[in-house]
Amino acid sequence: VEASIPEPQREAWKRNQVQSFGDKDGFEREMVRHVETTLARSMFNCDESAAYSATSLAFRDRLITDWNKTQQRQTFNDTKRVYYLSLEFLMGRALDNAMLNVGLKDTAKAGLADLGFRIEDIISQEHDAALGNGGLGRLAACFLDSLASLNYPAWGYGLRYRYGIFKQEIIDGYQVEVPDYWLDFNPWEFPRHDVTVDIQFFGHVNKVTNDAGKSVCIWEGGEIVQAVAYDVPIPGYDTPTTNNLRLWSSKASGGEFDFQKFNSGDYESSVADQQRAETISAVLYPNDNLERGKELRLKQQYFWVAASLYDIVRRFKKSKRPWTEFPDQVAIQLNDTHPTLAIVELQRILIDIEGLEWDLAWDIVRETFGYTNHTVLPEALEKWPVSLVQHLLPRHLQIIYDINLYFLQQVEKAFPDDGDMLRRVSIIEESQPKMVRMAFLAIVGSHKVNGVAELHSDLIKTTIFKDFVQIYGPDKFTNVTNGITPRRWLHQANPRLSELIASKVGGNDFLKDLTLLNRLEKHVKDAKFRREWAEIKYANKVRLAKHIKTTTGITVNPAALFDVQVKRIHEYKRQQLNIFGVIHRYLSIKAMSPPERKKQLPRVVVFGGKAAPGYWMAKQIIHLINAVGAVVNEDEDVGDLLKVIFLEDYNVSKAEIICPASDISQHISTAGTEASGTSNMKFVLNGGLIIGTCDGANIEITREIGESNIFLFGNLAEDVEDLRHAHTHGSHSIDAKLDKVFAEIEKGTFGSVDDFRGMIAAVRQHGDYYLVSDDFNSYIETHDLVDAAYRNQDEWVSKCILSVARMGFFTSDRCINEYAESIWNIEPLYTGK
Ligand code: NBG
Repeated sequence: VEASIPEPQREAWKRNQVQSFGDKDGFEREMVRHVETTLARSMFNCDESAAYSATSLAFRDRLITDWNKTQQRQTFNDTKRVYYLSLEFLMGRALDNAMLNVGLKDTAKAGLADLGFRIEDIISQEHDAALGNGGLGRLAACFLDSLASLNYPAWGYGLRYRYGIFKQEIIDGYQVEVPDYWLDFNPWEFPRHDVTVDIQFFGHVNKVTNDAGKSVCIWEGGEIVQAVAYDVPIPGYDTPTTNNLRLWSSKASGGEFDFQKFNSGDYESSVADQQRAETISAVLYPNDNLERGKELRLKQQYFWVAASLYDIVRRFKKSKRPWTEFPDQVAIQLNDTHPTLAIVELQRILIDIEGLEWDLAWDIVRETFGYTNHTVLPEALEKWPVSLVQHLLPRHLQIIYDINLYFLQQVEKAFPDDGDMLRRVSIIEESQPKMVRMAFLAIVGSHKVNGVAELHSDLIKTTIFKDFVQIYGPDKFTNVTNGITPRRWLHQANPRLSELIASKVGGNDFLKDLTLLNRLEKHVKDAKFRREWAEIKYANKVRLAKHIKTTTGITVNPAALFDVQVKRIHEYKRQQLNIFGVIHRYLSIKAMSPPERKKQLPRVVVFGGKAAPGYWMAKQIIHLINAVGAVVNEDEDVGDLLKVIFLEDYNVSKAEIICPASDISQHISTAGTEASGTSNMKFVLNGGLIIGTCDGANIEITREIGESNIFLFGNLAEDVEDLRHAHTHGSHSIDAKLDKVFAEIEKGTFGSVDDFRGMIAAVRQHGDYYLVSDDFNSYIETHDLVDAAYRNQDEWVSKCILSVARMGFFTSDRCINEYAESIWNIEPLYTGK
C-alpha cells in the first residue's frame, strides 16, 4: 500500500505525523486547546462538564493515533482476526479506563489540578455507556478489554442504540423507567459516514437461470435501510494495541427523505419512513434472560448481522485470497443466539452472491462460526415464528429450510432407529405456529459450542443439547468459564487495594498476569498487612455509606457488616429469598430482649438491580424490598442492627463503588439456573466473601479459593428436578420459618398485602419453582455462620486475603486465551511500542 504513494508525499505525511502527548505539559496543552477550539470556551466558562469533555477529547486523540497504527499493522500483517458479535456491550465509563490503560492517569491528575480541577469530579461527569442488560453485555465489554490487552487482532460488532438500558427511579417504592438518552455528547465514538451498508428487508425471492445455465435465487423488492458505522476505540492495558468496536446506526436510505413522496406532497409519510428506519437502532430491549419475540428485535438482529458480515467479507476480499481461506482469516463468535442469522447470511452471500456451491459454502460457514450459550432457562431460548422470518427475510427462510433438510438427512442416516430424534432436533419446531429454534441453528452452523462455567457446560450437554452431543460427538462442546478484567474491576474500582497488592506481589504485573496474586498468600500472616487491608475495606465502606446517604438519605454505619446483592432482579436469582431472610432477621431482632440485641452484629443489607419493565413479579420483589426497608429502617428497636437499602439505578459505574465495599455478597440462584455469574468474581477479587448456592461459577470459585472461604448452602442442581416434581405431585409443606415470614407480610406489617400476594402464592400455591422454601432454612443457618465468622475480624480478613490470592483463574485474559486457542485459532499480533 505504502509503495503506491510517491516518496515526497510520504515524507510530508511522516514529517507531520501527530505527536501524542506523554507528559503533564503536553496534556495541559491539549486540554486547553480542546476547551478553546473544539468547545469554543475559555478559562472563564470551563465548568466540570467542559473539563470532562476536553480531557476526553485529549485522550481520544491519543487513542486514535494508536488505533490507526493498530489497524494498519493488522492490515499489513494480514493475519487472522476474530469478530465478536454481541447485541450488548455494557461498557460503562471510558475516560478512567483509557487513562489507566495508556498509563497516564497520574499525568492527567496533575495536569487537571494545575488547571483547577479534581480528577474524581471530572471522571464522574461521564455518562455510562449502558448498551447492555447485565452479565452478558458486561462480559462482552470485559472481553474487548482483554482482547486488546493481549494484542489479539479483534473487532467487536454491535448496535449503536440511541437509548441504552433505561434509568431506574424508585418512586414510592416502585420502579419507574426513564429513557436513557446518552448520546448528547459522546467523545468516544467516531462516526464513519463513509462506511455504510444497505440492508434489505421484506420483498420476495425469484428463481432465475443465469448465463452459465445455473439456477440462482435473487432476493428482490422490499425496503432498504442504511447502516452507518460508528467506531469506538478500545485501548489495551500497557500496550499500544487499540482495537475497534464498530456499532451500527440505522438511517433511511437515499438521504433524509424519500424525495419522490416529498415532491408529490406526501411529506408526512416520507418523514414516517425515515423515522421507521431510525427506529431499528433506537432502543436496547431491556430484558435479561428473557426473549419476547418482538418483530423489531428480529429486525435489529438482521440489520446488525448483515452490516457486520458485509464489512467482514469486504475486508477479506481485499486480500484477494480464495474463499476456502476464509476460515483461516476470519473467526466469528456468536455471543448467545442473538446473532445466529449471521450463519444464514454468510451462506447466502457465498451461494447467491459469490456463486459458491452449497457444500463448499457450508463447510466455510461452519468452520468460521463459534457459538456461546449463556443460559438454559427455557424463557430465554430464542425462537422465531416461521411466518415472521418468511415475511421479513424470505430468502433466509429458504436457506434455513435447506440447512435443516441436509442436517436431518444426516441425522436420519446416523440414527435410523430413533424415530423421535428428527422431531426433537429439527431446527424447525413443528408447533402451532411453527418456530425456528435459533440455538439449534447456531449449533448446526458452528464448529464449536461453549457454555460459560463448568456446571453450565455440563448441563447443556445433558439437557437442552443432549441429542446434539449424540449427533456430533462430545468434542464439539466445550467449556470456557467466564472471567472479568482486573483492570476495571480491581485497579480502577479499588485503587488503594490494587496499590497495596502491587506492593506485595512485585509491582503491577499482576494486572496482566493475575495468577501472580498467589504471591499474597505468604503475607497473610503479616499483621500490619492485614491491618492495611482492613483499613482499605473500611474506607471503601465509608465511600459507599456516603453514596447511600446522598442517594437515599439513610445513614448507615460503616462498621456494620455490609451484605450486598446487586444484579438484575429475577426470580431465578432469588432476591425474594434474600428479602424473606431479611424479614426473618427483623422478626428475630424484634423478639429479642434489649440485652440480647446488644449482642447482635449490625448489618446493612444492600440491594440493587433493574427489573425488566414487563416483568411483574420482579417489580413486586423491588416493591417488597423497599416496603421492608421503610419499616425496618425506622424501627427504633432495631436501630443500627439492621438497615435495608435499595440502591436506585444499578449500573457499571455504581458497581465500581459497590463491589469494593462489600463484606459479603449474595449469589444465591436456584442451583442449575445461573449459567456462570460474573459479579461473584468481582466481589471476591475486591476482598469480600460470598454466600452462594452450588451454581454457575460459584463452584469453581470454591474450588480455587477453598471451601472454608465461602459460605455455600442449599440444594444441589442434581436434586432440583425431583424437588420440583414433588412440589407439584406430592404434598408441599412450607418451611416453618418462612411461614412466619409470610404471616408477617400477610398481617400488613409492610403495607398492603395485595401487592405481595403473588410472591407468596408462587411459593405456597404454584409449586415453588425456584425452591425458595426448600433452601430457606439452610440459607438462614448459613447467614448465622456468616455473622459468627465476621466477629473474628482477624480470621475474616485472612480469608479475604487468601481468596484474593487464589482468584487468578478468573481474569478474562485467561478466558480469551482459551477461546483463542481452542475455538478461534488466532495468535496475538504485537504492535510494538
Ligand atoms: C447470562 C447468565 C450469567 C452469565 C452471563 C455471561 C444471559 C442470557 N446469560 O450467569 O445469566 O454470567 O450470561 O455469560 O444473559
